[in-house]
Amino acid sequence: DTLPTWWKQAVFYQVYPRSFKDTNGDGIGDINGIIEKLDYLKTLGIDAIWINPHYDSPNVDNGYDISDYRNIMKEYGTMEDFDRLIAEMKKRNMRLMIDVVINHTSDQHPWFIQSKSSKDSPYRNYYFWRDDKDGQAPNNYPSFFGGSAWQKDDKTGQYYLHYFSRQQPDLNWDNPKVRQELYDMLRFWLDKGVSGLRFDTVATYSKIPGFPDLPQQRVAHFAEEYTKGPNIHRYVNEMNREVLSHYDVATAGEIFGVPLEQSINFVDRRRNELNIAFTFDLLRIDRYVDERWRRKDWNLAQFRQTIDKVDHTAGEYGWNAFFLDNHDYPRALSHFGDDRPQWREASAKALATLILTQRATPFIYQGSELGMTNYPFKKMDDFEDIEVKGFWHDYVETGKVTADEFLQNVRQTSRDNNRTPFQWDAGKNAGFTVGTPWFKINPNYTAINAASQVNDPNSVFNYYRQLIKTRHDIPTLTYGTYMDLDPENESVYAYTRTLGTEKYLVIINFKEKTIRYSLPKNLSIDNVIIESNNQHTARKNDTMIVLKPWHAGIYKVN
Ligand code: TEU
Ligand code: CA
Repeated sequence: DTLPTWWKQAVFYQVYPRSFKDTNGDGIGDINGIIEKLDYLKTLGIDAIWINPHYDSPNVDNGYDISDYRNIMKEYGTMEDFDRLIAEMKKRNMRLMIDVVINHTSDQHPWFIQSKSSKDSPYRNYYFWRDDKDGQAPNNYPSFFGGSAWQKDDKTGQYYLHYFSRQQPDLNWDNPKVRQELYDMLRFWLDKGVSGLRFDTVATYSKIPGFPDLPQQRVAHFAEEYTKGPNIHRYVNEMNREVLSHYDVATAGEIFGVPLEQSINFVDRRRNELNIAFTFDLLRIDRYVDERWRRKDWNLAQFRQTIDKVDHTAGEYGWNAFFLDNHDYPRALSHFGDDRPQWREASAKALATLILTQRATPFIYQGSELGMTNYPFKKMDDFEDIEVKGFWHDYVETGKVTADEFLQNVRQTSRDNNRTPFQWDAGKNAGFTVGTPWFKINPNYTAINAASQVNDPNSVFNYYRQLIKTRHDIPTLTYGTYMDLDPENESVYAYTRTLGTEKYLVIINFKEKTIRYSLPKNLSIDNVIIESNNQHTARKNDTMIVLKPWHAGIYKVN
């Protein structure tokens, strides 16, 4: 889609507030911490920030269980702090995207407390309550975090539905009152000056009428099944008509579970639903559909072919986000690069080049700009996340897999890898807090931290800064068509971005060896735009480039 909009041109940065910067010594990141670091992000060149849920929450799932949609999480600060965040961002010409978690609430939300109090409560049908089936759950739905998706409540003897943890009951979107309450809530935040909304698990709002059992062979594919509610597009379209279309707001959907070809339906601009699609085929390239904690091997051919497919689905009228990790995935560098000390910086720069040269809005997860890595988890006690604990319960405690096999996998796949505190400097607690950090700090913070990189022209940080500037300067890198030059190549990932008569070539060496790479016929170097190792060895009219291990570069070509 070449229709120009600010959110296609913006470079987004994801802040996980809990782990970004603590300013009051309680060991938990806060809104004032984000404000304190706005200038750091401005220096980097960031246009917009997506923050994970900032609402009041008992934090069973780190804020994805909201107990009050109109208040700030106590640990993060006050509404005044939030208003100041928006004001300070405005001053710097930056925009704020908030997380919208409306598939479910916390079980501590007043609606749910009311709802479970009696079958006659006016809030009863704000959620899904069903009778048991022969003393068992109403159907065979599993939950994302382990066990059944139904929880029995003793007060009335009925079960309620929860796709995620039992402390996250699913809202009943079929009830128009629920939808109106949620729309009002969105207006509340938009009226404050929020300019972006990221819709959590948006594809699961509509449920399948009657809740029939999943056929046995589809139980493992429950994530996809949960996106088959008949009214999903009717609801998102209605939300657009009633709320979103009245604001200058960028809307992104976490489109999880939907087959790639159908994801476009959420962001095809002719349909008036959302703007930006987050899809997960790339990040899950080395995962199984069931046993989601287990990793399998991946190769560059699969990787680039997946990117190609994702690019294609956006088509002429849709738009994607491009990201290599977020708070639900391990560190991009450990996942797709090489986090061993000798290749860490080079591969971090290679991945940066990829993120900032796709035909999609780039989302940089906090710490990527420093080359932060996975945490060296050893034992189950090291983990915090409800998801990994649920998996442990379902797979290890039941004896299906050994603790060793499980740990070997989750230390690479766990969401906790990306949730350790930000590494600001080499001092105590990495400069994240003067108190006791809520979660372990990666011991490599003495080598990997912001303070040592901001003033080093060759740092990962400064390479990101230059790349972001390059993306801003060259609209072809945002809007140009994408073409992979050699989809089967297992070493060198090369592609062009073309708009009108302008053509740019991006080359990334995914191997830790030097490769002499010949440009495809008809292409020759016009000039070097940026190279990750600052060598600028390529000259005008060259048709061959010597690529050092993990070398990456952008070239104008003829
Ligand atoms: O994730 C939704 C989701 O579909 C999960 O399966 C997620 O992809 C999985 O945890 C990956 O391992 C969203 C949020 O991003 C996540 O942090 C929340 O836990 C979840 O919704 C519930 O709100
Ligand atoms: Ca704090």
